[in-house]
Amino acid sequence: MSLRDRISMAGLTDTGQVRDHNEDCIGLRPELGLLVLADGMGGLKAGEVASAMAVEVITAELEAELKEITAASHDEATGYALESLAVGRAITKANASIYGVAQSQPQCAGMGTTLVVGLFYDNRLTVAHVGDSRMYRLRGNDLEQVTSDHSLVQELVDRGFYTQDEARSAANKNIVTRALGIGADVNFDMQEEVALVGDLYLLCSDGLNDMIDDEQIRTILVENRGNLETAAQILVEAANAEGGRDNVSVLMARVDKTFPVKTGWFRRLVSWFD
Ligand SMILES: [Mn+2]
Repeated sequence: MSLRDRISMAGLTDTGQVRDHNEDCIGLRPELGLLVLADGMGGLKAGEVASAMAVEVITAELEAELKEITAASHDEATGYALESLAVGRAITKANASIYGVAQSQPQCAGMGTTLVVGLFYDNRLTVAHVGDSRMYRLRGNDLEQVTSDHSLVQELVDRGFYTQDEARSAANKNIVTRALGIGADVNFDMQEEVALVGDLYLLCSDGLNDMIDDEQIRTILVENRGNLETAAQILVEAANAEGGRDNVSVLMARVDKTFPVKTGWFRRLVSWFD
């Protein structure tokens, strides 16, 4: 019994109805319990470079680092699980890689990307994000937004200038206040959540939640929670039906069984990689 048998995953990315190329990038690694989604920005095709680098660097780093974690443990100084610290290091490394290329390749100057990462381990998950790509959680029939956008419009909501409903129609809603790869340092948010059997997690780029609202997302997830591939397709089709003005990407994970470290899957995972 591996993690792959306990958590189902699916993902889909689409160019949408208006753009001529896809600057989003998704990565899913069921055997690692890992989902990564990035929405790139930059001139010409630089956005694609930034989002692809984010997914590649973070996946490779975590594949290497998770092998070294052989028991549930946490960092005494910060209280974070070792897995969270590994996610943080992977993000820092991806930031440095993207920023390095942006500094040295003129055609990539100024490129950057949003990021949202979900890593499942020991009946928990670590969520980290930069920018306005989101994670939602469907628990029972309730949908909750797990991440809070790093965007100008979210700042205005936080300060009381806009309600959430007004924010959806704001003209400046796509201005992000943080991104990966645009500076020597990156400021990401990270949180650890308890994962329950039946939970359905959705990671998405703004091309989804700008086109359809949270109630539409909730309805699609509730109706299709048994088939993640179908759910992904219906979400993307719904965004395209509303205009598909941006690239649209979705990644999903459904917790089918508990996944505590002590059942042994983790040891076998580690030995399988060695
Ligand atoms: Mn986008």
